[in-house]
Amino acid sequence: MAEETLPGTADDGPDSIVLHVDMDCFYAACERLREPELEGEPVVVGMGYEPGEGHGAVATASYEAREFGVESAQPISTALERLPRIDDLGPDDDPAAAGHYRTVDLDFYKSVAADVKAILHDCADVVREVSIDEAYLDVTDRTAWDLAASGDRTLAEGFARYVKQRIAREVGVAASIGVAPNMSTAKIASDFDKPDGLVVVRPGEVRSFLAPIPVEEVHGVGPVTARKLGSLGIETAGDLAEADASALEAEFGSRGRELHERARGYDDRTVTPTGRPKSLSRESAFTEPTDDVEDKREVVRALAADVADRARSRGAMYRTIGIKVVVPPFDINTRATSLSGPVDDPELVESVALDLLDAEFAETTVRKLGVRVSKLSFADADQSSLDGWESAGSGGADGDGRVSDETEASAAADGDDEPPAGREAPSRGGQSSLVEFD
Ligand code: TTP
Ligand code: MG
Repeated sequence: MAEETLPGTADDGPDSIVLHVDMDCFYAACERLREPELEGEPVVVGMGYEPGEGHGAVATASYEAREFGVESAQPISTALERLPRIDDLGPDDDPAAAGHYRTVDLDFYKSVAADVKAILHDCADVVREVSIDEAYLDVTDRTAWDLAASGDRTLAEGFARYVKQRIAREVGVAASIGVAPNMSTAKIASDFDKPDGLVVVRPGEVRSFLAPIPVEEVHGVGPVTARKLGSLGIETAGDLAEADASALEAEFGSRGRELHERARGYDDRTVTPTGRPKSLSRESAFTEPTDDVEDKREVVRALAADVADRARSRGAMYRTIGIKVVVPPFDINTRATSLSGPVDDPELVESVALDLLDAEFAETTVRKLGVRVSKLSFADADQSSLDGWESAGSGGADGDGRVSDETEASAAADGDDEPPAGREAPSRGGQSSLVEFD
């Protein structure tokens, strides 16, 4: 099948095995840990439900409470209308139509999350923690897509089941896991059969698995894009995969082409560990290879600004500034300049990157350009300030006390919603591949 020749799978050697782990109704599951009598009951975790409060939102609802129409981010007043608080019932009210409300206790949820994450790190060498209850694991080296001796299940499925069971037994909360050859498919798979789900999408099945998925579940499609796609008659990932890539590009710019690729099951992001990166980089492909020196310089300038900006927002200083130049078809050249000491200097990133480009590649026809800063050092010794709340400004946390450890780089790559302005391809005709280069 054509799918098997897509880059990101066959081209990069053996298919990766990516697990996406997402805990079920996580805050409610935590509340049940310390109050086992809430098991099987409608539980709402949020703020502002106490008499006289009335302001606040639902952080999460147990699946039993979701049956009543209660959901995350809903105003608490709406939740209370749909599911009255059990403590407020009068003698004649039906307790079966009422719920248990609990106040967000983030410290407790973080401690439970830490126990879950410890298991995940034990099960995989590369773990990318995305939020308090969500992580990607690259387990390519720990298991295989081969079938287990006993039947038609893959070894990867058995491995994922083992991860799920360890979390359930050792921590006492339920996870849903998606297993797939790439990150975006694994994420969709983990959500596919919640709660307590285990969905395995084998390398040859990615496209057929994605086909019926509503388009808004494709990475990078937010409500606005979904509406626009809908008006073009594109409702599912399958419709998107079959749409004309250049028409999508005309409508959505460089992102259109990328969404098309994602819908076809192509996602060449690798699972990179959370924490302090060794380097920060960004690259961008041209729609058509170009030798136009100003086009190339413009892209490098935009990439340099983006990378320097990210370094600054993460409190990183760098001692090396480099570029990557991809000459058609796939000839990859990297050049770098080392500085005498660590700096945080966006102008220097731009000028060094441009010098490296001009010195050797002024005439060259290029397909893709990248800029990287490396040999990073962090002024702030407190890791948590880098990976925790600081990302709130880039969409990592919302007002309901939700924690996200997502870094800015991967927040853009994950694109759960419309990318903020300026996150896109840096130049006319440039296609931002949203990947980091090594
Ligand atoms: P999610 O994984 O989105 O939700 P969930 O774990 O509650 O439910 P699901 O089974 O569908 O995965 O978010 C994890 C936690 O983050 C959630 O338990 C509460 C918190 N959160 C908020 O505080 N506000 C929000 O709007 C959302 C979506 C989540
Ligand atoms: Mg969850």
